Amino acid sequence: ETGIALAAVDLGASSGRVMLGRITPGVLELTEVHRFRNGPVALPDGLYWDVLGLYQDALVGLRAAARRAPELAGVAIDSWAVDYGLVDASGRLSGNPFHYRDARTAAGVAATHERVDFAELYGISGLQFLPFTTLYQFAADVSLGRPDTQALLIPDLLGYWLTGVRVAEQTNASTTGLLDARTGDWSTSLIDRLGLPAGLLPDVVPPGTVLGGLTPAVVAETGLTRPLTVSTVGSHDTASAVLGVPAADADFGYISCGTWGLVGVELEAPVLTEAGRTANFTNERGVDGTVRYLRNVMGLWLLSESLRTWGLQGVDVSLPDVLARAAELPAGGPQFDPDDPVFLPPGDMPARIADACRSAGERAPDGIPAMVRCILDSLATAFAAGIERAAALSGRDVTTVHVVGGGSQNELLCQLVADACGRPVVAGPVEATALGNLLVQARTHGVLSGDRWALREHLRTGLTTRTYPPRRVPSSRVAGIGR
Ligand code: LFR
Repeated sequence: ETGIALAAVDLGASSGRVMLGRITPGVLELTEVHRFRNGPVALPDGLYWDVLGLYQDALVGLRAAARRAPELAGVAIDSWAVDYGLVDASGRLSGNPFHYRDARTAAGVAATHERVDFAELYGISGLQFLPFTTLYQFAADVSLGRPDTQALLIPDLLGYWLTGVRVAEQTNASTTGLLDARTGDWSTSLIDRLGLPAGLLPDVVPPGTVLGGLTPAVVAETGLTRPLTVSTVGSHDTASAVLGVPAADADFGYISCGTWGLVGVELEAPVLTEAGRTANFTNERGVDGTVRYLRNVMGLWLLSESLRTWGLQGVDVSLPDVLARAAELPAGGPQFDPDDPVFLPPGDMPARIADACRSAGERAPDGIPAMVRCILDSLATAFAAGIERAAALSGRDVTTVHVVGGGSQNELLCQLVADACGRPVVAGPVEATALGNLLVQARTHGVLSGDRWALREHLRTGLTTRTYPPRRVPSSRVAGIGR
């Protein structure tokens, strides 16, 4: 029997990990070999990522994977979307990559829409409006005008450092606002109209492209002397997460729930309607040319920033304890709109949430368990609305809702989502993104074959998920109207 050992470097906005996958037909064994923190670094002039630290941690994780599995044959990288580093012809990184939560992009939005308005942008890229989409960042980036500058999205930047090869992996390229949703290639006319340099972006390649081996410098630095193939996967973490949804049929909705909640359906072709644009639905590229028709909901960022705020105030909150207490509170408490842009930047979420509840005419949550419950109730409502809208706008039947990612471990949240959706929620896997990464790699290496359904069938073998039946069917579903 032919098996293989592969490493997935998966960088989330609040943590990164390197996962070792051992794959033979019928078996997928996943081991976490390195986990590390990630988050915005606030400097006087803005919010940044510590991209060099992330690269170091990726190397530490690769070494750990190779120690566990000396036969390690390959690695692929995925991360959050949108953000990039600029490199010149010699490979020098000009400046540290900005964090998408940095405030400078507001100016870029206005400047971009002056040249091409949002409706027209939507008609080309099919992307929802998010103030931090790459094209707005480009419009606010003063380093762009340097000669020979190329922008590499975060996974492509790390891939370049490992191999010396520059590409733009397609699923992540689709989050820049510059990819044509129909062709899956750069919209050169849009790039031109926005006044961006012609050579700014490298060629688009699909998931499953071999970049090559480690450069001699990386081999010398890491001691990884056995040949290791670096290839592309769905390098946008959400693309890999959606591949990692253990569905057997097309009639599913998904919530990839981590820092963000990405809520939608998987389609074969983009939906570029005005109704979809008004509802702020996005058409991002998935693995194998699929479309991730979804919207961004603020996600567990609200909870993690609240915990951070309480910590700064000297209140140490144990998450399991507070979730248990939040679960005991009765339904029908205050709610707010989690997608209000006031929640985008880091800061005092409990104060912002209390304000939002009050201005919505509700009482502010009283105490920490009530605040946590308020966050989860509000997210569940927004998730359910997202699923309902995705189904209505795309015409796709949704009978089951899959929750994958870190949020799938939150029992209270999963139950509230099932209740709000009036549909069963299937929770897990937690590491859907790393699994989606490994499935594509295994296919690239010839150990697995077939389309996404075949890959998911492989994923389901030996996987444990938990199903949450809805405790009640919301009246809006009984009446058959979306919210
Ligand atoms: C989730 C995610 C979302 C993207 C956001 C910012 O990790 O990749 O899909 O909208 O981060 O990049």
